[in-house]
Amino acid sequence: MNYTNKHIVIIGLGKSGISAGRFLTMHGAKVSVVEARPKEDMYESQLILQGVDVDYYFNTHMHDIFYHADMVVASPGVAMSHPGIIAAKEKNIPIVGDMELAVTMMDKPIIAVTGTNGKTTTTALLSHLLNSAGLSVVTGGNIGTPILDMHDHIMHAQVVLLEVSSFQLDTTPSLRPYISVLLNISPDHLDRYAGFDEYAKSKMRVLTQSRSDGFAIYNAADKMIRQLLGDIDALPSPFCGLTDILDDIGVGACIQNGNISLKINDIVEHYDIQDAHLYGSANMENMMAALLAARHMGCDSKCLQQAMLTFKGLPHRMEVILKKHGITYINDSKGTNTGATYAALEQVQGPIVLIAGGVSKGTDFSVLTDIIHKKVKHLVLMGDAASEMKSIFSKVVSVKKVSSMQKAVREAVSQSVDGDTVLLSPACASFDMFSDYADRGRSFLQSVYELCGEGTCED
Ligand code: UMA
Repeated sequence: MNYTNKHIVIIGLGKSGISAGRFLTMHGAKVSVVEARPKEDMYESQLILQGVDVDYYFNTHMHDIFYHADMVVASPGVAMSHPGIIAAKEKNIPIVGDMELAVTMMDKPIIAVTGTNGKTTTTALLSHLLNSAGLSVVTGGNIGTPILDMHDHIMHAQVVLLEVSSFQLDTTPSLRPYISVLLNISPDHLDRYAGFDEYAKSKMRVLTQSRSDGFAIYNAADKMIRQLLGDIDALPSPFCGLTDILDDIGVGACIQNGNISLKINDIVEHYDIQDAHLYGSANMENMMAALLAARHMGCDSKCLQQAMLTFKGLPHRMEVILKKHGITYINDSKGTNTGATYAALEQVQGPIVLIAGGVSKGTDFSVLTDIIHKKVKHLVLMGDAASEMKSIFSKVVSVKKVSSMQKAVREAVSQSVDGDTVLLSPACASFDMFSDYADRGRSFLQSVYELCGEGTCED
């Protein structure tokens, strides 16, 4: 698209809004930014855009400019019920995300990774695998760097790897991945969707929008994916952690004897993952998906076997931060929904003292009742959702409500003995008490070190 002299309204001055503003003004557009927060909160964002010719409308959701725009660019965190979006829809003005601006200009093969949980780990692992196999890859999207910011690097890359959220799938209609990866679908962001079905359909787009000469990698053990899977133009490439599916498929992956087996062009390959740094069964799925994608990109299997063992994992995702006096401390602050917390609880052996709570996002927490009853010996709750969670879980486990992370860790330590695990996996967003999940994870780590003494991850 030619953006010269087009009037484009960006909603939100976070990372996405800043990168879209920079890109669009560079391409000759007249850009306005509508930001809900007051000007004084947005000093840093404005500083980044210093010298860039943008009109700002702070402390508001709505302005007449929405009715006269040529296009609206909505940040991923902006709901479709935003009054500016409703106004633009009335006038048939196109509404897209920053990722749409990027993919319409891309001539490189795209790998798109999504799923409710594990997408950042899988994206980071896949990036590591592709790099180790000698491919030049540019990685961005929901993982943290808006892909428009990588525009110059993309020119020299062989492949573009995108972590894509459901919000980004909703606003990137031109996305045509050569390889798509759908890891799992469980309830999340229900404050943004009419229901779980609508959220799940949004996730399925990654498969249905894939190129017909490409590959659609998906979790064949995921109930929702199986239910919604229809015709896909790309070649299906399923993976399954529960059943050996290799006899029934030409392409795909499964777990055999605790290791990964891949079938590529009817030939079975084995990958030893006993010494991999990633923890638990959910990560087995992430590893299968990443290996399949790397093999579909033509990477050498021997190279991939080595690279699987050198990937160290990501902080705040089932990260073992300390083992002391027989107690293991795990930071899973990125567990911001019930699906992630369920998976975390499933993976831990032995009794668990769970620290949870935060902002609920409209979640039905009762889906965790059975697993909490089975695996958690004591539950420590904090944040906005603590009372709601207490009323659900106090029927099956002892519960203590606390007002800070430090108190949560103190309570968890006092309830733990040799063989137990203290697990932070909140099933909630963090914004009531922390700036984001990483801030919450760091606060957990600091409180654990303060109370238990800093040390190695060994006894
Ligand atoms: N804002 C408004 N009006 C609104 C809503 C928000 O003006 O109605 C403003 C906020 O005040 C703020 C700005 O918009 O100033 C924030 O926009 P944003 O929430 O879209 O955040 P960005 O900084 O642009 O980050 C986004 C993604 N955020 C979300 O999807 C919520 C980041 O994913 C992503 O890394 C980044 O783009 C780059 O692509 C984060 C995330 O939490 C990690 N993702 C969710 C997840 O992983 O579950 C989907």
